[in-house]
Amino acid sequence: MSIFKENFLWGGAVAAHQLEGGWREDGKGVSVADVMTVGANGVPRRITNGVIEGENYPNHEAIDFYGRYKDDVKLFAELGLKCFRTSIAWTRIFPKGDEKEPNEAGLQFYDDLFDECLKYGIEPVITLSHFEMPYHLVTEYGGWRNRKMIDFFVRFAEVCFSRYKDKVKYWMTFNEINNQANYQEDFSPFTNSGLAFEAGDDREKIMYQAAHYELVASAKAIEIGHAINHEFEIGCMIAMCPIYPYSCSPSDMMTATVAMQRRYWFADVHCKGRYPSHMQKYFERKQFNLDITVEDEEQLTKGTVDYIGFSYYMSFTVKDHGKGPAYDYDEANDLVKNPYVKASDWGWQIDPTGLRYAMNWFNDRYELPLFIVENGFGAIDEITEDGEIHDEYRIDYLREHIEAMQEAVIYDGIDLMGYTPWGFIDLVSAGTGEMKKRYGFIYVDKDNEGNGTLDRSKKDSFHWFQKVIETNGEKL
Ligand code: P53
Repeated sequence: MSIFKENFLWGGAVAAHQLEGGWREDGKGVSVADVMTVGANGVPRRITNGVIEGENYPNHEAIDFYGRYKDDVKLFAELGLKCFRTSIAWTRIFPKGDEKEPNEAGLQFYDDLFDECLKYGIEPVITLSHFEMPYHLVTEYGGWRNRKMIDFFVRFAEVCFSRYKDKVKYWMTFNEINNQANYQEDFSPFTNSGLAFEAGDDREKIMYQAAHYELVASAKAIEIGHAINHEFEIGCMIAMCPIYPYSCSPSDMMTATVAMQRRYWFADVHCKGRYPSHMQKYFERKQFNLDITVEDEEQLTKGTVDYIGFSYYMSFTVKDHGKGPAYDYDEANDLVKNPYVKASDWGWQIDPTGLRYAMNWFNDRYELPLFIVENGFGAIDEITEDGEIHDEYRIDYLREHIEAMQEAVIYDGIDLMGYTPWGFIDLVSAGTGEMKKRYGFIYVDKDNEGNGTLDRSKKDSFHWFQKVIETNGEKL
């Protein structure tokens, strides 16, 4: 008897915009990812005003999965994947986002891709909105600050649910919906919600309004999805970076508690169908006067999630920052370094125990099945003289995180559905647009400037993860 369930969903995770490329193929429209330039470690990506000649937009070609998916899926089958998490590029189905009728060529692509996966017994796990909404919805409507977005998203979701109802069982609505809790920086509000701020905007209020519309849209989509196929399992997707108190001082503890509330209330709405009391009080105190109707509140209760999908890469730490009893959280400025853990080259704190803590945190509150839909180690890989990539640092990271998952099952009785490491085939980094920040078991020959053959090859971690799946996690 192994620790993980018999039908444990071992897989790999990606997102359409980070690997497909083919940004104008078969009628695809421009997405928010298509107007983001390449950045670097510590250099943020720029969001340009439309697509500008001469700029480097890494997502336009990405790793050309659009052209090579058949060979790639064959490799995924060799790796032994039971499931493949990807997203449906909204702009392939509704190129501008506000059309009445979907684009058939886009729908056909995902039929072909899912058939190819199913041929090898690989189950598709699908995110509907993963940082790639139509750019037209930003320029024309202001993104998710606009209530009209609910109908556009729900139409997109309904088309996908109906079309793929016999091919896809596991779904998620909005990827890492809570990243935008960091509203001070430009990246997450734009990628999550198509929010491009102007001087004088009340960023925080706009972010809460956008998130509310997304949560209503998610609930509506879930209700419709269950009516289309009652066997669908539809989850949320939360970016879980647990926030620790810097010390055992009571005020650090309280600071961390409030920080967790501000970063994770999204999960309360997804799982319980209502806003927690602390957020209601916060909205009142800030006098946000958000557009939250009685109908919205009813809708939220009718579309709660079946499971919690979450990403886990790192933990955060915060100490009392002197804001008095409000302990208000400002993610862009309030975090401090944790002296007990090491960090990756990109400053992401490596903390396997934090994964077990996070699983308990979710389980204590919601008692829903958990699905770890992203985890992984972004690192610079070097090809050694023998022509191979010996990525033992990646294997170590993943092994320690899988061990933490096992502890959470053995000691804490957590109901864990599956584990899909992020970017198991090298792809364009979301945060920096780099190719150099690699997560893969499969190497892709391409650099930050866009040069390379795009050839695929296996790293040591490929053979390691193959064994892990084969033994259901017994051989790490
Ligand atoms: P990259 C921030 C914090 C945690 C997860 O990220 C994040 C981000 C945004 O950068 O994003 C998720 O590529 C996201 C993926 C992304 C992956 O983590 O910046 O769902 O799209 O690629 C890794 O290293």
